[in-house]
Amino acid sequence: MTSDLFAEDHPLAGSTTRLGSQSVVLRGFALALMDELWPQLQQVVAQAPFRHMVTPGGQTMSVPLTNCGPLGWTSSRAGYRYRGDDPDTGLPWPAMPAVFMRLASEAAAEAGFAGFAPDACLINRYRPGSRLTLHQDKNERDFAQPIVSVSLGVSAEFLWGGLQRSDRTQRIPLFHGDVAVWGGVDRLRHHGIAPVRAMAHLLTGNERINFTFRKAG
Ligand code: MD6
Ligand code: FE
Repeated sequence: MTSDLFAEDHPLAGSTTRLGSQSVVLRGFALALMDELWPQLQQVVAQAPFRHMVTPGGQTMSVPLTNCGPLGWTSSRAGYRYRGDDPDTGLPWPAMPAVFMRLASEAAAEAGFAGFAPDACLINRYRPGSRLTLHQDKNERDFAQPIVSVSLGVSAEFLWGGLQRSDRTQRIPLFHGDVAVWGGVDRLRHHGIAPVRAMAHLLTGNERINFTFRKAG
């Protein structure tokens, strides 16, 4: 399997879909790095397995997650927070692979956010039926820093809303290799993922993997 195969498969690779004045989807932006990204992801997950966290309300999250980098996003009955260790093992999160850092900073720069240096990478795994309800990413300290979100595997519909939860929501398809970046005036817009359909992907089987890079601390 090579990246070129996927590049040919991507309906929009190389184009940009504008979401808002400071938010875009860079179509296929991660494809050129896929041969490095995928094995590095496997190494991270081997060190810090995906797990279902529990929300402050006591609900088990349907999408299992893990992290790499100095800080990791966690949820517990006590609330959402970033911490430097895996709550299940007490060990530091795996280091952020260099290729992850490079992808995040190159995508951010392409979207108009030069100098982005993430300290957290939250990794989610979606299986058929998994979804993420509309929310804002607001556990980070500095909202001047963008969010960079990479999609791998089966495609999904990104729900892209406004600053108010009740604002109208657009549905934007996200394909393998797409990188969404939102910051500036769009940083606190609501977003989510519609239930993922049962489909097969050559690299991931029936899974969608998403990583979001943040400057959290
Ligand atoms: C996505 N993920 O899966 C978007 N936000 O395409 C998120 O918006 C997200 O996965 C906060 C925490 C985990 C996430
Ligand atoms: Fe989010």
